[in-house]
Amino acid sequence: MKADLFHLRPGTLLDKGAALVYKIFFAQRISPTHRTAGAGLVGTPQRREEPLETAGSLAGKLCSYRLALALCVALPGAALAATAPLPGKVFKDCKDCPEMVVLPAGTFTMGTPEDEVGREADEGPMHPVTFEKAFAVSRFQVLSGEWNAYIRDTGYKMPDGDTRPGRECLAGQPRYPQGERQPAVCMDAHEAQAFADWLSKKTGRKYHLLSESQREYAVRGGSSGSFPFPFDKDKGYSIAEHANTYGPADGFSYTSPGGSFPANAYGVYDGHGNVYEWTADCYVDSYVGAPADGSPRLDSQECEERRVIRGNDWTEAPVFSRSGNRNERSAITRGDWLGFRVAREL
Ligand SMILES: [Ca+2]
Ligand SMILES: [Ca+2]
Repeated sequence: MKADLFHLRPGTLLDKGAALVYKIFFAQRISPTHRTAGAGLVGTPQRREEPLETAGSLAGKLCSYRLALALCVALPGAALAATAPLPGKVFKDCKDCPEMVVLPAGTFTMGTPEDEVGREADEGPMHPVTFEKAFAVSRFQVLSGEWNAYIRDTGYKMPDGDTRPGRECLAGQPRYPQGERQPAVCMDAHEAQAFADWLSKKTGRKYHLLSESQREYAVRGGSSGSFPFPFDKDKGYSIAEHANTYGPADGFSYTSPGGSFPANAYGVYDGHGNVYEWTADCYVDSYVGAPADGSPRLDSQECEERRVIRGNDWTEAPVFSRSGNRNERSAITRGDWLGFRVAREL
């Protein structure tokens, strides 16, 4: 193996063994200024500092500075697979794949209290949901550039949708300017699922749409209450410092590039605005009977007519950005306000 393999360029991908060796032998040579999330992948404004993935694993311990490079690379896949994923670890499985962040296993309380401002009846009853295993979610909403790679690869032709003047989706494109780092929009729920299926096939990993509980867990980031961040100082019910909602006060009149606002404690971006997100769940107007294990709710006869969407978009007020807000749309809805995120099993 040549040393110049380790001169990483943006978008460079290493297999697991090579990546491990890279970390152990060369990570200490990375200057602190490069230890920002996503460094070496793609440029994104305002990303917070987060630790580089570490090698505190069985395989890592076996690979010492004294051990032959070849031996480290030759570690059996089983040893690497036994590596416990560390919460906060950021990775992607291919050049054009979404950047994923590992969320911890754990239990959280899903739903909202009756006295939360803006709360609606479908947000209760509050109930515990337990994720027995860590899992990963795309830390940004699936980006236009990632979606375009899928379209290029499959040749899929996006139909038009939404007939409101000025708000049409034309062959999958919104009417406003859309760069590669703005969220992909205009796909219906089935097309969002097809993207996840494509990722699974392409990478050999299990990708899927987030369940509603995974989505709430991801955006709460360990917080309770309406938001995982404070309101803007002296501005009432305003979250312009943390999310893209209606109006230009947050700096954006349409969608914003992924990661334009700070991440939450789990390393998840844009959980409270920009575009709504499809989930895997059928909508039921209460949590009575909802799964408690993080799986999607599928026990509805109207899943096609009523699919859960989560988040908020650039056209609506901040009260709809609350962590526990739920909405629903027909699965064949398309809009310049509606995108999705993906989850990956670990
Ligand atoms: Ca805005
Ligand atoms: Ca709602």
